Amino acid sequence: MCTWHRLIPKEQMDLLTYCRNLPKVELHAHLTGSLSDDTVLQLLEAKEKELGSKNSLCSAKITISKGHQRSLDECFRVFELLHSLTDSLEAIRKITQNVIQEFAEDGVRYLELRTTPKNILGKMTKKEYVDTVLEAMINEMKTCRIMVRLLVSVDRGRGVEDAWSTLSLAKQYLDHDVFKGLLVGIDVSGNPNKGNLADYIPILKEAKKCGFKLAVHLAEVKSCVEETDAVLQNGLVDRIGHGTYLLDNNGYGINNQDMILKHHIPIEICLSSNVKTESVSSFEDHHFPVWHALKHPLAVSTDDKGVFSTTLSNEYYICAKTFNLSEKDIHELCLHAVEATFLPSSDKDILRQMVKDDLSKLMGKLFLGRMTTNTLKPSTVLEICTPKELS
Ligand code: 6MZ
Repeated sequence: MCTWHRLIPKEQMDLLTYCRNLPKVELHAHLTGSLSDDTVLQLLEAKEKELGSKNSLCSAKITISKGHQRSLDECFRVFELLHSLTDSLEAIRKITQNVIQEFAEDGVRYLELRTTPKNILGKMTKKEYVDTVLEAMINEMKTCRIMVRLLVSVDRGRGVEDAWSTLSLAKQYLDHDVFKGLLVGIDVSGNPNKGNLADYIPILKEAKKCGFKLAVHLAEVKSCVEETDAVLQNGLVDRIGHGTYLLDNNGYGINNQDMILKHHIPIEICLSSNVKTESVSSFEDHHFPVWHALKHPLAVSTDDKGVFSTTLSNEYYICAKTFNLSEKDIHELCLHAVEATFLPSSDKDILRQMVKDDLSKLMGKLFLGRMTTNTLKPSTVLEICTPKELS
């Protein structure tokens, strides 16, 4: 293959390396959707041992390892499969550890992990599930350079009764001896084509009354107009997940857009997820640049890094490349994510300072120019790339 030489001055980094070095904050990551291929293969092997058969799971193996493009409905079938592999407390501990380690290795300094507590007869209660996740979080924070907090998820596909029981469980952690301060909010997620978000408003009101912050998946698909209006008009949302169809030219009232802007409600931006589930036709057609031009707070996030084969560094890279962001824009995105965390202000101050310190060490190191072999100078490092990358 024909190769070209691109020259990057010493001390400078190409965009992807730069994004890997950013001190990143991840605010929208579903635990089960974040499992790497390696973790899924480990779980499959454990399951095969437990069941004493290989045949039942080999088709599942293929599905997982090829997965790069998935419709939203396919995604929810993948979640069901993954849930069948994570039906023991041992598996929950393992996946929590692995996911935290992988985010830390990707340069994530603060992770707000979210997961749906599950009650599996004879195997675990919701409380045991949450305790196990929190224990694993504490252990990983001792060894990895990362701060982790938890959001418990309400799955709109599981019904209102299940949501009330999740909320009453969450309340037990507000004043917990060991885990106090680790559970910082509630997420509302699940298949947007199932159930009606408006039915969950009383639960969200109660959660707010208890002091929980709320991150709600809103307008992920086009058909959610009325429920989105109802939830927003009740002033219940502290952060919006996706918000793909929120703009007034998508059938939503202009009032909502104005209200989101006025109250600075941050939007969690999940580029790969939206394009791979085909809720947005291409990166270029994503809603990111509209809100970004309005200087609205946005948090670049992965959603399900395993299911969508991505990393947070990769999401920053796609965002910066597609929308031609400057180094300053990229740094501002990192800092906006800090402000959008559900941390109390004293912890947020510490995180902000840490992110600022790391960003200042990176300032000026993003290589934006293009050079040819004619500009070869002794003080450069050589990087090989294909002609396509240079075009
Ligand atoms: C809505 C999603 C989602 O909770 O078992 N989830 N909900 N939209 C999405 N966009 C693709 N991706 C993931 O993680 C898996 C669960 O997270 C939610 C779904 O409820 C899914 O079952 P946990 O750790």
